[in-house]
Amino acid sequence: MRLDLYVVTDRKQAKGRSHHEVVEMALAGGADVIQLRDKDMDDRGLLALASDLRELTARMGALLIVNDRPDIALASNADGVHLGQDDMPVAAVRRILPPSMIVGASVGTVSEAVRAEEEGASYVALSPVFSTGSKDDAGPGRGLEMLSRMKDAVSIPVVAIGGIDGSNAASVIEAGADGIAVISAVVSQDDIEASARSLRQIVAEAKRRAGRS
Ligand code: TZP
Ligand code: MG
Repeated sequence: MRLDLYVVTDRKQAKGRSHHEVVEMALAGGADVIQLRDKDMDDRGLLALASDLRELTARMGALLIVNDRPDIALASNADGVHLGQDDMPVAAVRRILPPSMIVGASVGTVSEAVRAEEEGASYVALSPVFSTGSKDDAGPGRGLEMLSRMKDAVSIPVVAIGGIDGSNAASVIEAGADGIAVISAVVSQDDIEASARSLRQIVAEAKRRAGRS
């Protein structure tokens, strides 16, 4: 499971561009994972969009993860679902999804990460690693030291999300993250493709320097 550059969609930050357009450009820039995140769409719209993004991501060999909604993930043939601490618990979702599907979990502490792994999570996302304006209830940045402790405490991949851009992406990888997840550093940039490509390069180089590529 390659998680180097994980792009989370956000229509409000996309400067009028559609989810489809944003995802197409992010994939062209080399995004490894696309997470469909839209809290406003109705179920039919979300399912139709997830099915459309399924085709785009499959064509580019990228993973598609649906935020919050195991039912939409299953019905759209997505690769998996991403769950926060207020969503269905990982263990419950594991009971309803096929074992082959990816279940990701946002965690804010090392003990939440350990619990997510025990319940069957495929990866955890430390959220937020830095403070961010992109999610109202994200809370304070947890920092690189917690990221390193989390990486040591679990054996599943750890990605970091929140406030990551080209200026700090390498430090996140150096602290142990397996990948970076971003909204604004890709979705709200004028050139989405170039921004994705540049971030992915930063991650790849940091991994190479650390002997982890
Ligand atoms: N979950 C935790 S922080 C966050 C989400 C969805 C927002 C990340 O956005 P940005 O712009 O990359 O800080
Ligand atoms: Mg959620």
